[in-house]
Amino acid sequence: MSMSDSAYSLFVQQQTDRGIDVEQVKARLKELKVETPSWGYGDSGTRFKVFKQVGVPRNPFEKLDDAAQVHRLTGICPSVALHIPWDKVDDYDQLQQHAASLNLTLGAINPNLFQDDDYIFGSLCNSNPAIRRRAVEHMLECIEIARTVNSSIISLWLADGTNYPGQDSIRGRKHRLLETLTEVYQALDPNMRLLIEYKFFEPAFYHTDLGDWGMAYNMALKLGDQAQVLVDTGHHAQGTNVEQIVAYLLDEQKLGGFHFNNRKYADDDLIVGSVNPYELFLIFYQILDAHADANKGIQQTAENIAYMIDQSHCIEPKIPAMIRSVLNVHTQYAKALLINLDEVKAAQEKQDVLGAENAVREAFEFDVTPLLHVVREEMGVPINPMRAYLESGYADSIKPRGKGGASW
Ligand code: AOS
Ligand code: ZN
Ligand code: ZN
Ligand code: ZN
Repeated sequence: MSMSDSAYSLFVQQQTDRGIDVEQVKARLKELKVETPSWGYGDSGTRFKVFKQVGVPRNPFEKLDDAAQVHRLTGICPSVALHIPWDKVDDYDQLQQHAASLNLTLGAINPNLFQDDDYIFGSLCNSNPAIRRRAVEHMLECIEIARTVNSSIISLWLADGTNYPGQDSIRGRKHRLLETLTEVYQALDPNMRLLIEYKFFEPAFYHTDLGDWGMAYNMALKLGDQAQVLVDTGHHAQGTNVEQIVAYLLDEQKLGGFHFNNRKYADDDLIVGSVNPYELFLIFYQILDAHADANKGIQQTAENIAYMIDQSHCIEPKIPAMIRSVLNVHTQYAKALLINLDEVKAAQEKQDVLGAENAVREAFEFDVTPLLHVVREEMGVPINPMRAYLESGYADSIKPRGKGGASW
């Protein structure tokens, strides 16, 4: 019996004694799927500088090659989000075939409504009908691409807003947005979802047309069941209780997905769990609580959440940064699965504040390394995916790509 075997046996004993079904926890850990973003493999930076790294993918095909490494080593990243036009290709069938040959599928299609000169005063909210038309056409093109590559998610982040008071009518823009999004919504196939992201500022600095979850929620509610809210963990003002937003949207059956990343100040797009892993754990707590809800609709909403990573690796090597993020998500999910929800509920019923808080926090404090090792072993992936990547030689093998790969 090796050291890790005995650590695992101890872990199983400890958790079983707490009333946790470890086999069920393992099954949940194997089922988790986290989508990685094509743009996370490309060069990136801040508004001050985009740093060029050696070996960065030169096209969408090579981005998929890199994403395949992350999936091969972690086992939980089978799909890749695309961004149009950053990932524009002549033949999307060919791109999908390439993905399939790598054991991947193509995931959320992200339209780009912020990088054209035409969009200086906004896209879907622009007061100029010709620009709105152009923005709608782009969204329709993205739906068509989703159809071609068998993706069921259109993920909309809208950069629209104004920089100065009085610049445009806030209410007028709200009306235009509902009108343009209605046309987009009606073009969705029945199996498709429109996920609406929000952010309180940047690039607009006075008002943003979809500035918070309430605005995204209201829009999704007006559009219909196929529209839901996407929570990017970096898109809130300091101190915002993101877990509460998650719980609220789950309860309304309007939580569609996540863009995971971490932040210290604003939309920093740092590695998930690198700054505040406890927040991620508490988000999963709310999700697991909804999973266990008696209401089938809430349960299903929780089950259908699209977990995606949205990061911008400015100074760190991209592939290991992505692996680190995925591992951090898996770790916090594992910890949240150790929360004894019955114990929390019993404490809540007695209004035992410390007891309830303890039942949640206690789960966070366990070392889940032995558990994740066994899960990975059973999934047929390396026990330590990061080490396996560093030892694989892949980083060297992509050096001939040189500098000057894809960037936004
Ligand atoms: C922008 O701040 C949003 O987080 C977007 O989701 C994302 O960074 C980008 O638009 C890629 O689609
Ligand atoms: Zn400054
Ligand atoms: Zn995002
Ligand atoms: Zn963002």
